[in-house]
Amino acid sequence: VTLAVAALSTIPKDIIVEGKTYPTDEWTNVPTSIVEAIPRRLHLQADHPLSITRKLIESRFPGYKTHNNLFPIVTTGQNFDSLGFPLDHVGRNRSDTYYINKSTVLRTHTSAHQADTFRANESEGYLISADVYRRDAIDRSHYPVFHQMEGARTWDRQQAGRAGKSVAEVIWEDIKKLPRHDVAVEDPNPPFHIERNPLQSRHAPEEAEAIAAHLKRSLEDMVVSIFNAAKGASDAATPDEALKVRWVEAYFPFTSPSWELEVFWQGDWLEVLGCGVVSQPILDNASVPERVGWAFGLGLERIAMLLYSIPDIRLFWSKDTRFLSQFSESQPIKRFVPFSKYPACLKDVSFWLRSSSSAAGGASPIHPPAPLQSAFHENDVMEIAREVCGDLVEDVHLTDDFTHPKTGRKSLCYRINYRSLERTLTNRQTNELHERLGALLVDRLGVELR
Ligand code: FA5
Ligand code: MG
Repeated sequence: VTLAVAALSTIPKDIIVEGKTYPTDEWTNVPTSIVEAIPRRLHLQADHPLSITRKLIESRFPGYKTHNNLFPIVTTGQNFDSLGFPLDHVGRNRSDTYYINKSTVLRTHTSAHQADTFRANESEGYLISADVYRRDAIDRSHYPVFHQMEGARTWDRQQAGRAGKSVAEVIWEDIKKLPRHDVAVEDPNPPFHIERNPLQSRHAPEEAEAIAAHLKRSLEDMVVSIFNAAKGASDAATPDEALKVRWVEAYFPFTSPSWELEVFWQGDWLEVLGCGVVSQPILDNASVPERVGWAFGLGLERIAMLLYSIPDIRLFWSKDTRFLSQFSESQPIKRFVPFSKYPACLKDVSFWLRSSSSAAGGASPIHPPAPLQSAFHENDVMEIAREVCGDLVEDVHLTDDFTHPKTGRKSLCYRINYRSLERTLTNRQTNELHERLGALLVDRLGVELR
C-alpha cells in the first residue's frame, strides 16, 4: 500500500506532453492516468465508434470546416475567460477541472477553442471534435475523459446589408435550404424569455429568432437523420419505439438564449447537447463584431451509446477485440452485442471527514493538506477510486450521510461497484483494491475509516 501511494502521489517538477513541457505548481492536480489518455484520440481512430459517430454528424453539416486535432492543453483564458465565465464559477475549481498549473488546464470543453476559431474567421460554419477532461462522478455514463463536438454558424450583418437584406432575412433563406424531417419535436419554449433566457441587448428579436430557428432545425436534422440511418440498417440498433426528442431551456455564460436537446432513451430523458445564440462580446473580442450566430456542444459518447446501444462508457477505452471488431466505417450500423457481463462486487467504505478538532490527516508532503470537513469534495473520492481501480470500478455513489448530533462531525458512506468489462475479478483482487482505496482516502483526505 505504502509503495503504491508514494508512486501515485509524486507530482513531478514538469509535465511533458507530446514534446511540450509545462512547469507544475500548487495548482497541479492532473494524475498520470489522465496524462496517459491524451495520445489515444479515440475520435480519430479508424473504425472506432466515436470516430464513426463523428463522421456521421459531420456529414450532416456540409461546408462546415472541421478541426479534429486541436491540442488539449489550453490556458484558463481560453477555457474560461474568453467565454465570459465569472471568476467564481464552479467550473474553475480544482475539484472540477484538471490543472497542469495555475494558468494551464486540460480543456473541459471544446468551447475553449471558440474565440480562436471565430478570430481565424475561415468559414461561416465550423465543427471541432476533441477529447475533453473533467473531474466528475463515476458511473456508466460518466468518465473523466470524454469527447465533444462543437459546432458554430455565423452570418455577417454588413454582408447582408450590402445585398440589401437584413441578416434575419438571409438566415430565413438559409433555413429553407435545410433538410426537412417528420419527427414531432417537443418545444414549449418561447424564442427568449426576459428572466430565464434573455435576448441579448445587441440583438433584435427577429435576429435572435432566426438564429434560433436555424440552430434548432440543424440540430434536429442531425439527431433525426443519424437515428434513421441506424434504423434503416439491417439489425437495427435503435429500439422499435419512435424517436422522442425535446428542447429545454438552459444556461451557459457564452450563449443567450440557450437550450439543451434531450432524447428519450431507456425510459429517461438523456441530454445530448447544449447550445444557444453566441454572446456578442465573444465575437467582438474575436474581431468579428459584425457577425451573429449560434453554437452548440455535444457529447460524442452520448450519441454513440444511443446509436449502438453501448451500455457502459468505459467500453470506448477498451482495446479488447471483442469490442473493437464490432464497428466498421464501411458497414451499416449494428447494435453492439455485449460480451458476457462479469459479476459485480459491491463494497462500502464509511469514514469520518476531517473536522477541525480531529487530528490532522497524514497528508503527504507533495499533496496539499487534507481538506477540512467544510472543503470536502466528492470528486476527490471519485478520483482516488480511479487512481486505485482504473477501469475496474463501474460506479461509486453516496449511500449514507450522517452528522453526529453532539460533535457535528460528518460521516459518509460510499458504495463501490467493482466490475471488470473483460474478466471476472477474484475476491482477493477486489479486497485488495478496496483496502488500497481506504488507505489512499486516509492518506489524501485525512479521513478516519469507520
Ligand atoms: C458544455 O460543455 C458547453 N461547452 C456546450 C455548449 C457549446 C453550449 C456551445 C453552448 C454553446 P455541457 O457541460 O452540458 O456543456 O456538456 C455538453 C455535452 O457534453 C452534454 O450535453 C453531454 O452530452 C456531454 N457531457 C457532459 N459531461 C459529460 C461526461 N462526464 N461524460 C460524457 N459526456 C458528457
Ligand atoms: Mg449540460
